Order: sequence, then C-alpha cells, then structure tokens
Amino acid sequence: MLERTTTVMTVSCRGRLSKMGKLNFAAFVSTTLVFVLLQFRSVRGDITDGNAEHLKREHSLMKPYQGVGSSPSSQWDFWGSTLVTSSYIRLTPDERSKQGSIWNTVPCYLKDWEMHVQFKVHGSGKKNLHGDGIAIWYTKDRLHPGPVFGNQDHFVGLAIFLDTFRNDLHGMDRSFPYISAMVNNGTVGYDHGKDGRSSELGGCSAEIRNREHDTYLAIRYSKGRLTIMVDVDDKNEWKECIDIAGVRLPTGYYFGASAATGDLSDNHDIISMKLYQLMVEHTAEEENLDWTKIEPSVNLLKSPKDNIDDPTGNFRGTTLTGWKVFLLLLCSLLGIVVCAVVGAVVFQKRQERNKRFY
Ligand SMILES: [Ca+2]
Repeated sequence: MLERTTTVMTVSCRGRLSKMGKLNFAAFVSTTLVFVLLQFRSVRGDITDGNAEHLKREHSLMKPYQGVGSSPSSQWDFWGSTLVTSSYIRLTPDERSKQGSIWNTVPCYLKDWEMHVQFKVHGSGKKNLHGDGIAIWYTKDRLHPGPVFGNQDHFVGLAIFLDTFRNDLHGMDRSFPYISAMVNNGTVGYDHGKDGRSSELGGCSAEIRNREHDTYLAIRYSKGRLTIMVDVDDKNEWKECIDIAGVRLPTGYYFGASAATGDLSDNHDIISMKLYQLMVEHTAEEENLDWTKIEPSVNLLKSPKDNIDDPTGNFRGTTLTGWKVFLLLLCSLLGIVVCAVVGAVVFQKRQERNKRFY
C-alpha cells in the first residue's frame, strides 16, 4: 500500500522536474533526493503483500484445515465450543456463555514475522447487544482456558484483542469494536471492566462486525517493533491501527486464537491465520542472543504514545547508526542545496524580467 503511493509520488515529481529546462541541476539533485528518501524509507519496510515464498505452513491455518485435530501429528488443536468446518473455524456460536480456542502445536522460532488473520464476527444481536470478541495470541502457554476472551489471565506474551463489547461506560471517548494490544510477563491482569485500557499499548476502533465482505488483521513483529494493521473496509489495503517500538518478545512461543461470549453473544469465526517469515538482517550481537530467554516487555519512554514514532525498536544503540545517520545528513544537505538552487534561479529570472521592463 505504502509502496504504491511512494511510486506515484516519484513519477509525478520526476515529470514536473524534467520540464524545467534550465533547472537541470535542481532536477538532478531533487531526483537523487527522492531516490535517497525512498531508499531510506525501504529500510523501515512495509507490511508484506503476502509473499507465498515465506509462508510458514507449520504455523498457518488454512482451508480446508487439514492437520487440525487431536492426533499427535496435528499442527493445530482446539478446545471448548470450537467447531471446525471445511470453510471456517467457529470459536463460539452466537449463544451465551461459550468459550473456544485454537492453538498452533508448533512453537515459532522466527525472529521476525507477520501474521495475517482473516476473521468474521457476526450475529443476530443489534447494536451494542453482542459480545465479547476475539483474541489473537503469541504466548508461552497454550490451551489454558480462562476469563480473558476464553484464555488464561496473567498470560506471558502478546495478545491482540478484538473487543466488540464496551464494558467501561466511562470510556466513551472511543467507539467499539475496539482493537488493542497487550504485552505481559505474567504479572499483569487483564481488566475486563475497563476493556483492558490500563494495560494496553495502543489501539483503534474498527467496524469489524456483521460486514458483508472479508475482514483481516495483520500483526507484524520485527526488530522490536509491533505493528497492527486492519483491512475491514473492502478496499484491499491495510490501515494502521498500532505501531509501537521497544517491544521485546522471545522466540519459541505459540500462536493461537480464542473467543468468548457472556450474556451477549456472536459467532466468532477464524477463516485463516497465515504466518509469513520476514527476511530481516540482524547484527552479530543480536544473533548471538538466546532469543528464547527474552522476557516479554515494552520499553516505554513516557507513555505508549511516545514510542509510536520511534523507529529504532528495541536495539536502540545499534539501529540508527552508520550509514542511516549518513543518509539522514545527506538528505538534509541535498534539501538545502535544492532550496538554494531553486531560489537562485528564480531570483535570476526576476532580475532578467525586471531588466526587460525598464
Ligand atoms: Ca469488552
């Protein structure tokens, strides 16, 4: 999505600049600047387009859901009210007091990954009379039923909540359904009464319920940066929901999904969960770490919001060094040169025109 936008920008910039005859030098400098900026941007990377090459089948759940079940060789098993059909996995039906979950049996040892979840939340309940939602997990433990959307509280790892029911009547500043993320080392409890607000890293409202079209969520974790995107408006593009740096998650945890209903209910369906490996280089120092020993945590600066524009991630000392700093300086320098050249040419033209008048 971002890639497409930046390409268009380059073309229009180039077209405009090439018409400016005498401004060849300025055009050259500007084109170089755009190129350098694009290069710099690509360092941060965009959400993947779902490149099948890097799809990890052992961590993915796809129709017709072969390998789902209780046999020793199965890669996914399930619990509770979960119903596996050939076209969807229903974690809960549209009935009261149901809980269900589905869990990958294979621990994930990828350092950088992106999970795309296709889901469907639908039911007969009218506005605000439905609940409670779905949670997507990357946790140390699996198949531990409990009160947090059908999974245990005081979990260890990452949770993304697709909360469809507003419990906190004081928190009217946000509309529901609300998507939020939480990282836990087992010490923090999820506060249902506040819809998890006290422990969330960030979130966004998204109309995910009773949609005619497909609805998707993407979770990317790479170099200490957690990015959540949603595609729920049938536009085939990702919209940013959460983007936060300084998140530490280990390898060797399990992916899962769970859902729960209470007095109010919904069908909570998972259509697919596709895990992609992200090809990211790490420094020797990072490679030598034992990633399975990392404790889930978040390096908050002041509040989660302050982390949002920090692109350096967890390994703060090593990422924004060397050639990246050089590129930043080069960009600034080129920017100044462009302004100076354009200014000089405009000044010269005015002088010439003034001469003609007098
Ligand atoms: Ca709630």
